[in-house]
Amino acid sequence: MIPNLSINPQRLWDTLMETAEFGGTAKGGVKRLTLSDEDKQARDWFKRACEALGCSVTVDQVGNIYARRSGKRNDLPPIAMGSHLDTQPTGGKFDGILGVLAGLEALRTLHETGYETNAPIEIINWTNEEGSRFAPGMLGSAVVAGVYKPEFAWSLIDRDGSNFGAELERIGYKGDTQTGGRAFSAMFELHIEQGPILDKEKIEVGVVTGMQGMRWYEVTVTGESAHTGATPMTMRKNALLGSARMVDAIDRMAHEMAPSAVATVGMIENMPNSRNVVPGEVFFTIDMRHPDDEVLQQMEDRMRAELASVLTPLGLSYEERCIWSSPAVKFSPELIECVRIGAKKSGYTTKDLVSGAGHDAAFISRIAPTTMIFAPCLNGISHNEAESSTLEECAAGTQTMLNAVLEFDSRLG
Ligand code: HGY
Ligand code: MN
Ligand code: MN
Repeated sequence: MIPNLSINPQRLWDTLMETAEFGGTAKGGVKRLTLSDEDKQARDWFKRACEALGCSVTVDQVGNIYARRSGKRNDLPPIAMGSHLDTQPTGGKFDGILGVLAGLEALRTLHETGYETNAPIEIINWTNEEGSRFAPGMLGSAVVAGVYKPEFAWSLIDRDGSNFGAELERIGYKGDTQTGGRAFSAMFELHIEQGPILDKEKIEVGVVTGMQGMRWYEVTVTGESAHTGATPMTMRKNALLGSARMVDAIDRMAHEMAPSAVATVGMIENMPNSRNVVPGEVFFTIDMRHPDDEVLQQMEDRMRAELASVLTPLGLSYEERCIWSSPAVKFSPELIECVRIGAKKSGYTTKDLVSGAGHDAAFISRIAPTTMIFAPCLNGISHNEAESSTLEECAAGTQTMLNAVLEFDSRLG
């Protein structure tokens, strides 16, 4: 018989507000870049909270944190609830951390009711989901899924020249636990939708059936630095002009392939960035996504054709490389069914959604049955300090996830 265990919404909310202080910004957001001092604060807090519940806490070679609560059958791989504690530079209070703290609230509920699950339960903080400081993103989960070796992660350098491995060591989270060979009976990830659908339609819980494909690129455009006063317009090799035209070309391409195509130049560095020098070199990033991998390939082909047709006539050379690719994902039908049962058990309204944003669940779905649950966020705003969800919305997602975990666990008994 699966019990009706109720989470404590106020306690969940209080943990969200408490941890939002780690990197809290004046505008009410959170800046907690991966492996920063603020990330360490959140990690330390999370570790202490899990240890206080009697969990065994381990840290692997790339800083992923695993907090495990034993079950009756510790021979079974754990049922995991995971997400991420790191944020964007202008992040919010809920992106990633809701999923981790929802897992903690679920464990607290199990602990205080003394309910013993069949399988062990494990809450996970995945390192560097955002990829904002060290690219690519979703790194910790990708290493565990075997996409990258730990050595690749340790070798990464951010745009200020800091090294991932050294930063991991500096904050004390370069663990000994091997990243390879981890097994899970299932992984559930609760996350805010980061889009407007649930909020607009006043739906309480999103049943996430999959995730769109996404690719990240880095482009370096090389022209020639020159004097802005003495260099005739016809003799310039202006790297910023070419890059600006590419920003427009990439935006136009996405509009033409809409409604599902999205493409963004989110990061640009102009060198030497001096007001009286014709820019000689520009670095920029491209983020392209689509639910259909074939269309995503067409977008890539078109982007590469545009680079040649826009930059070459301006006398510019360039280097472009795809640094990250996560194909479209379909989540586990069995776990999706558990989420439906879990939401229904608490009487929440639901809607099926495909995730536009990337999440660690994408890579973990390669090694274990995985699915996601969405909570609404106000006007879909995210990756923005104004990101906002309510106590009730966070509680509905958390209660659904606990119900779904217990439903799945009951099938392992
Ligand atoms: O980029 C993403 O989709 C995720 O929010 N890091
Ligand atoms: Mn996230
Ligand atoms: Mn994010």
